[in-house]
Amino acid sequence: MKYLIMMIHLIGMVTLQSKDQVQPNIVFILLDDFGVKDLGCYGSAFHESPHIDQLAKEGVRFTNSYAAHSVCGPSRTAIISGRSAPRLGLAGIGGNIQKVDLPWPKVLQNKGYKNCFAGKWHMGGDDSVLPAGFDVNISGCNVGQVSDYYYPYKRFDDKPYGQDVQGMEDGKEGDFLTDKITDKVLDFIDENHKNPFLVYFSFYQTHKSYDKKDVDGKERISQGKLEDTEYFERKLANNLSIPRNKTRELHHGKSKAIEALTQSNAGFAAQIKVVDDNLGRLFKKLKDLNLEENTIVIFTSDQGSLCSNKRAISTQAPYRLGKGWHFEGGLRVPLIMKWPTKIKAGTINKTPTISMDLYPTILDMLNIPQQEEQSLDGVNIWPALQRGKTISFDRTWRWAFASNHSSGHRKSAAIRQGDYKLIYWYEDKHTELYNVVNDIGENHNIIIKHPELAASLKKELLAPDYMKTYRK
Ligand SMILES: [Ca+2]
Repeated sequence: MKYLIMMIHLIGMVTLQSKDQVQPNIVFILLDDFGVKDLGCYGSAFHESPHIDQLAKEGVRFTNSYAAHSVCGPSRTAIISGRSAPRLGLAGIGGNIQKVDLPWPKVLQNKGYKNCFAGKWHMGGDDSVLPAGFDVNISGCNVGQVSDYYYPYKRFDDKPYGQDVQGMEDGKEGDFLTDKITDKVLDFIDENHKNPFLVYFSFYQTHKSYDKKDVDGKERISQGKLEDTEYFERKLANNLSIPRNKTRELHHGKSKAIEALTQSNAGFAAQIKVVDDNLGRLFKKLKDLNLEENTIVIFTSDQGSLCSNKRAISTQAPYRLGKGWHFEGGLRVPLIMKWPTKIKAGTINKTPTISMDLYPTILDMLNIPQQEEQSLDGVNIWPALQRGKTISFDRTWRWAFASNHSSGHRKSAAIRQGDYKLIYWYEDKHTELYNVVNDIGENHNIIIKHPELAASLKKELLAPDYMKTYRK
């Protein structure tokens, strides 16, 4: 009898282990305001990101990955819903989880995954996080930007920027937000790694902090750890060959911008470093718990970094402009995926892909069938990716940002079909047309040469009913 019980116990363990093997964990990493040229592995010479660069060496790095929107909330809602931001009716900066029928974390939760959300939510209040398919919420709330990354993570009492990052009240002076959130994520993994889990790690960084003055009283517009900022300030002082302070003035209709053309912001570089340091801790945890092989790691961002006007902290050159704009610098984002047994290490994939593709792709990676009622706008790129193939671009992408923005952007919408992208500005009705494959810097507006194509793209851009929201 004792032998029989032992056998049953062993069989149970084998079943659990083999179940673990077929149901991989997911660590989904989302950075805030972080462009495609901000990482070493994508060509930054000033920023330092050794752990993320190593992730790219161990997985696949996409070179034509796009965000669904040029600012935070709509892009985040597109990522979690698989729906394009214009179709969701999101016109401003905030997101809205209430517009999402079935977020992909909920699908995973329904399949038995234990899900942790950590960091910036910005799609509703803290009470909207768990219903979206999470078992644990670490600091997710309606705060889209912290005013201070040092405890108590706010500087002013005025709202909205003075409010608490909820769930992080248990800190002490000197604590740095990203370190503390990571501590809690590591605790979650320690407690839950025996079953399939999702960690949806949505960093508050590298969004600029709100304060004009940093903790030591110096005026900075982007806040990493003080010691890291000083490190990058020394790096600049000791390497006078690092280009700095180059700008150009751009005019697009009524939009005007001073675009930064160099990466030389020590505070922003320090933001990237503290993210990278904490990802190093996270990756070490996966290794220490022997989870590396059966964990899919996905790294991306919600849109480009701020590269124009007073608070510019980076450049996406040779791509034009950054956050807020429908030029390539605002829309292109890094995308790296690692899955040791399934994705060949060190590969590059040129498939044009966009935020909405993550939903069906992740489901297919986990062998979860897509349900018809999800009506996703994304495309499953896993079959091609698994074979190391590039999918050619045969789709229509629309973006719409119906607000003026501190980047200098004024209300506009854009469409991409084939190699061409048309941008339409609502206020003065002017349009620009670019071949974004041959002219990645969008330096040559070819609308005079191709008036028929431009007219047809404009018609197509504005045709869907959901684009009516933006016509005013
Ligand atoms: Ca953002």
